Amino acid sequence: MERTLTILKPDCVRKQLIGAVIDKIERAGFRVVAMKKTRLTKETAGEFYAVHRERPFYGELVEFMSSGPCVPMILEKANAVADFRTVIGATDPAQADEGTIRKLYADSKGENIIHGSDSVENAAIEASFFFAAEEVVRSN
Ligand code: 3AN
Repeated sequence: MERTLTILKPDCVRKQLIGAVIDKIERAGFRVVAMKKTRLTKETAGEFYAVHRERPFYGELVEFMSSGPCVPMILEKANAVADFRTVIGATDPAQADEGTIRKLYADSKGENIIHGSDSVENAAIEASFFFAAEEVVRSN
């Protein structure tokens, strides 16, 4: 079993798509092993996306990710990291495959509904950013 970290971003929460997106995730075979609703500050959003600090969109990304509540989750499945990237689709929803979460629900590269870790190593780092060990509970 592998784990990945996802965030239902502030646009997902604002559009009342939490349930619709979790439905897609569960139907794709992922188990939710941790979940909470929280709100990042500019400081914590900046820390989470520190790898993108030099990118031109960093300021916009930090503003957006701290603009409202979000829903981070840890998901479990065989090959979770790569499979989840397939389920969410390309960063730019215009380039995302049909049926992917971003194709269905996202508006732009900046406001693209959902985050998915890009490696097993980063998934573990990102999971511990949001969750304490006792908040991670296997469903069965
Ligand atoms: P992904 O989330 O698909 O792994 P990354 O890691 O390249 O994409 O980018 C991290 C986040 O930065 C994206 N989810 C998106 O919200 C934002 N982002 C990426 N490229 C742009 C861009 N050109 N303009 C605005 N925001 C962007």
